[in-house]
Amino acid sequence: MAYIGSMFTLLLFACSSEPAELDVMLHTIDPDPPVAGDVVATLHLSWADDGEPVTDAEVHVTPWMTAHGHGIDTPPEVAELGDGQYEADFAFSMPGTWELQVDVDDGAGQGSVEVEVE
Ligand SMILES: [Cu+2]
Repeated sequence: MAYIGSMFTLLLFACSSEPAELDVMLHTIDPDPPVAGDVVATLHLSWADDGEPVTDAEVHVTPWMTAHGHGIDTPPEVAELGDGQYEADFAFSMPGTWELQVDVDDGAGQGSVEVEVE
């Protein structure tokens, strides 16, 4: 019984571990300034603790409009360009302030950058 109990504790610990902080920089966005509709953004991702670029990572980008509590219907397609750069292809659904939330390797690292959309 004690054995099962400690396994359960380990599982809980693994699931609640804090993601490492990412520094997310919007490198380019096309069109610039961005508009409601199709955009291509390149993001530079680095680990906040040592400044090393994020490489060989599975990166998910979630555009999120905090003021309205919504995202977009079709998740961005993300491609790694190297040296910590990733290209995200998606469409903003309306003008305003958006957050590009970035998740690396399923919760290993998280960060975001804010984007003003015309
Ligand atoms: Cu909105």
